[in-house]
Amino acid sequence: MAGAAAGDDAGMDAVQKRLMFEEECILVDEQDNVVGHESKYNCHLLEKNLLHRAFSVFLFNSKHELLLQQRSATKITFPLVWSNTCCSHPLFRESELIQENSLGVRNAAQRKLLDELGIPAEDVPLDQFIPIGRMLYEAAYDEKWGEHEITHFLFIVRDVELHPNPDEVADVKYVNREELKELVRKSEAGEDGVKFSPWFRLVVDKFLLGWWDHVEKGTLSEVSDMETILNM
Ligand code: DMA
Ligand code: MN
Repeated sequence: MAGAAAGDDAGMDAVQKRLMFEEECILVDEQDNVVGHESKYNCHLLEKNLLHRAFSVFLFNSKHELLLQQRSATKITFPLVWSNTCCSHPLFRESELIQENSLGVRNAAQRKLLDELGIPAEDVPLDQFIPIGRMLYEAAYDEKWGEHEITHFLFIVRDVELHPNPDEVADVKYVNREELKELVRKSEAGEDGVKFSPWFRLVVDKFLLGWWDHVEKGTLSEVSDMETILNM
């Protein structure tokens, strides 16, 4: 019903609506300098076009399979699409604004891996996240909502305990490269209702397979580039 209630928030899920107003995202310029803060709600209104900071976690198990999540049906932006392990925003609070060694986004990632997937913090220690790069992109979801972000890619290779939170996550699965390619093929053919998030699709098409080699070789830190902002 959310789409049908054009212009108002009548159909919005209560949990997601609360987060839209409670969470204060970090506004940045195109060089990722902090320039202010704004509610998650306003940051995702297309008409405001507010560039904000985000993160995207790619978690691999010890077999080097990538954990995917399907977003819950109640997400306001991009419900039910398949995406990388966990995405969200560092919030405008001291612990998540720390720039050194990407500590702020690492703190945010640990917080949301627990919230969305029930992964205990001790399974994803802060020093195990490898910041790989940053990407500026925008993507509309519908006429009202969309993304306009600089997202920080964080990779981590760990076997973890999972307890997905149904408010956030509809399904999870680990995939190897062949299985991911098969899902991409299905999404292009419109088979089995498989759809991907636009940001994950960009990463799959442009960068992921190359990075996956380094996951397998244990050489991810060699490809880390936190200087450049990939502009998609
Ligand atoms: C926002 O993710 C971040 C990216 C990289 C798209 P999200 O919509 O899942 O955020 P949240 O989980 O906070 O709703
Ligand atoms: Mn966002």
